Amino acid sequence: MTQGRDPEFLAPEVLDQNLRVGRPEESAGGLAAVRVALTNSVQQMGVARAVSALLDVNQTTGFDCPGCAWPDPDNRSVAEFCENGAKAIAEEGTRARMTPELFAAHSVEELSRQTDLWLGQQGRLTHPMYLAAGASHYAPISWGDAFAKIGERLKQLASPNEAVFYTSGRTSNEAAFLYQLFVRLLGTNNLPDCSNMCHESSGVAMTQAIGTAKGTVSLRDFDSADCIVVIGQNPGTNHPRMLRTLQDAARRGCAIISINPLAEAGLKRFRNPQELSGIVGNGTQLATHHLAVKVNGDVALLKGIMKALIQDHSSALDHEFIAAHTEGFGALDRDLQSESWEQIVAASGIAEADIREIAAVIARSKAMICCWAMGLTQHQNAVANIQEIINLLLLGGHFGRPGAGACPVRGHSNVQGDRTMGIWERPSSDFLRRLGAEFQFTPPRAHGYNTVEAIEAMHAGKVRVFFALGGNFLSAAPDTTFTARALQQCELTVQVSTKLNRSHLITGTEAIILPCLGRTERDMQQSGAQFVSVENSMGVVHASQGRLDPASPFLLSEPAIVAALAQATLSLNWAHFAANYDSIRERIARVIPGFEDLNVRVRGANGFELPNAVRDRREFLTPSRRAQFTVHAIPKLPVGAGQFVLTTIRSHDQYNTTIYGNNDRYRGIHAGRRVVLMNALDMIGQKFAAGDAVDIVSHHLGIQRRAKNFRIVAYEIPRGCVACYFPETNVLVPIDSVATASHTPTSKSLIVSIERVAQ
Ligand SMILES: Nc1nc2c(c(=O)[nH]1)N[C@H]1C(S)=C(S)[C@@H](COP(=O)(O)OP(=O)(O)OC[C@H]3O[C@@H](n4cnc5c(=O)[nH]c(N)nc54)[C@H](O)[C@@H]3O)O[C@H]1N2
Ligand SMILES: Nc1nc2c(c(=O)[nH]1)N[C@H]1C(S)=C(S)[C@@H](COP(=O)(O)OP(=O)(O)OC[C@H]3O[C@@H](n4cnc5c(=O)[nH]c(N)nc54)[C@H](O)[C@@H]3O)O[C@H]1N2
Ligand SMILES: [Mo]
Repeated sequence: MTQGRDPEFLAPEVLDQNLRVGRPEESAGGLAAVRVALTNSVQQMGVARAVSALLDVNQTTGFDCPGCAWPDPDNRSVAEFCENGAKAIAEEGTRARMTPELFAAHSVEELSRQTDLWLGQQGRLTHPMYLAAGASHYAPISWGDAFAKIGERLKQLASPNEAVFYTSGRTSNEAAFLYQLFVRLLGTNNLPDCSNMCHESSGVAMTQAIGTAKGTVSLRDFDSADCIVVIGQNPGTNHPRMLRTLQDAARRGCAIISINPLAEAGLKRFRNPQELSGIVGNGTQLATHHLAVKVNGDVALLKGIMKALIQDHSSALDHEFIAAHTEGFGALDRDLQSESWEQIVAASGIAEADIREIAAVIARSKAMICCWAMGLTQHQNAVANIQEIINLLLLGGHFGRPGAGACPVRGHSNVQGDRTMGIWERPSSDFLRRLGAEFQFTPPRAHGYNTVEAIEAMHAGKVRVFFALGGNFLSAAPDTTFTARALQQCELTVQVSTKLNRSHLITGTEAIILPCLGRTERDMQQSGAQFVSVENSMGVVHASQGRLDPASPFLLSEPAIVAALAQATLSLNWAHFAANYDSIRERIARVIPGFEDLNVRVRGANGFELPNAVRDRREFLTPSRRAQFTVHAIPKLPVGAGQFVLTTIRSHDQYNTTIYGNNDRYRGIHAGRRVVLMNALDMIGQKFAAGDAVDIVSHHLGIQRRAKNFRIVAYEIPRGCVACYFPETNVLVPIDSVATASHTPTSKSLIVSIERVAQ
């Protein structure tokens, strides 16, 4: 069933009139970072709240920064935050409120016409809200009535598989564990999550190749690495605390190799705002080498590096390790021999001499870490990208020894923990067995929908209820128009949220918003103040406790919401879980290996590290108990004449779909987000001048998708490649273009053409 709200109202697509483009910056951090962090925090939160929040973030007794999943050092500084962490905190800690009065003053259609920036600026959600069938406005609803409605709908389903339960990666371990338990008691594994759009490719690739889905390094390994590769990741913006780690490494003389189509400021130099030299000096050079690889040229480049490594530096391979712990070296070697330099250079865009130089640096390394993020995971051949990194690490035996290993740098602050807690549409049978034994039921075995499958099922009318624990499904997902129509097929869509976003505006026949407490806020329950736990990118589990006054007295915590949902739907009395989160942790400790004694260990100052077979024991839990070399062909993208490969990236002023502002300071772009970064020579070829207005059209299997009204920006990016911000360009990402095996949307290699529009 669809109702009046038209997907054409998705988001305004208007040209930026005040766009200013300057030179990209040569360093990250410095005084500007501190200034932006502080002004932003004080403007939104007021002085007292800002100081209180910023002193509490990432302290052993405070809350985990809702920004990224980069781990905290054991020896923390007083202000263990970064500019973008401060923005994330201000976004949540803001004094602005999206009240029932504001909902009454604006119809859903009016709200849809506003920008994402404006939506966020309306502030924190304060009351549960309900959009009735055919209604133009949201109206307040009591918590009791909201749960009764949701419970009723879920009870009416012909099959539990007609419901989908999405999770975004900020959800705590406690909420996530209860949520997946509820969903499985209901009888489905329809638990898609943001990970499906994020690091799923890393998990799939590593599980096949080295028998673990998680990274194999700890933060302390960065102290002894002599070579760090940062590939497809922009830490200056998305993991700024990583720059301090890289700075320490650089000062020790560690080689840092950046592989990225863009020369990101954050990888050039770091001006540590916590040091005098970072404020008045030039800071520290980070990357010792930068390879401006073509978008999706990574398989070719990595194969080139390995070819040179084997040809020129055979003695640098760890032959003993390869013989004892791996399989498939011969096939890899043969494949690399047969690959021509001509093809490697053409597909990667990097000269043979430069590739050989990097191979020489890597050959000298006794302990290498490879870090990566979305630049590798969101391509059709994403799993191959990551397996080539694993191949490279395996050649040097860089697993299970200090200073070496694979480091997928996670996004959301607890996305890794949510997966550990069972938020997964394809749970292992071992996990289901343990869960079933603890709670005395038979969990459903059949795999559920991942994100893309969930959208397709909704679109096909197979899903009646969509429930989201956090996130902004509509804007984060691929193919926005398709996803909008999919959500509109549902009878009921429910969002557990802190802030207004577009997923509240494109809904099922009925919609409910459940406003919840954020990380930074005090969580009082029957047994007193609660804390939650999270797992960072390197498998360290620790506590997080907010202290700010809640944004509204009507907010519930996520565990309390899940408990009430279970009560309303399955008549389960879960009040004790909501009353005291220790009782949830007791159950986690019994179900999930590595979490024994959770309640004791999580209270330790720095939490505890989960076991990791590869890191701790050099054990590869693959079927053959050996790590696997894998062979992948260099991908050939069907790029026609006049077409480009588009990668969709984050600006310095956004957190995924949350827009903090319209600037991207490090890239020199101000007062606009609808921009296409293009090589100056390609501009000449297309007869474009800087500032020209264009539409972007994607081409997949002959179907055209259009994003309107962008401006051309001349930028240092390899020829044939262009870059734009997400989520404005998600309309271009085809729903049926996903990575092999991981099903991640291919939002980092879209084939597009760029058409001039009349101004
Ligand atoms: N402030 C802030 N912090 C965040 C987020 C945020 O939005 N804002 N998001 C969080 C989340 S959920 C995540 S997953 C992470 C994301 O962190 P990143 O992965 O760093 O985010 P992206 O902007 O998607 O950047 C990808 C980088 O890959 C490069 N790239 C693009 N295509 C290719 C390619 O084909 N090959 C190579 N080698 N590089 C390529 C881009 O130039 C860019 O530097 O950050 C997390 N932290
Ligand atoms: N084209 C393109 N698309 C992409 C990507 C890309 O690089 N390019 N990246 C993908 C990636 S890596 C990811 S992770 C996804 C992100 O997908 P999501 O995780 O779904 O999106 P976010 O924008 O992080 O979600 C923001 C919303 O979360 C809610 N929120 C914030 N804090 C809390 C909280 O504490 N509790 C609750 N319940 N809600 C809260 C707020 O209401 C806010 O509006 O997007 C993906 N989409
Ligand atoms: Mo992510």
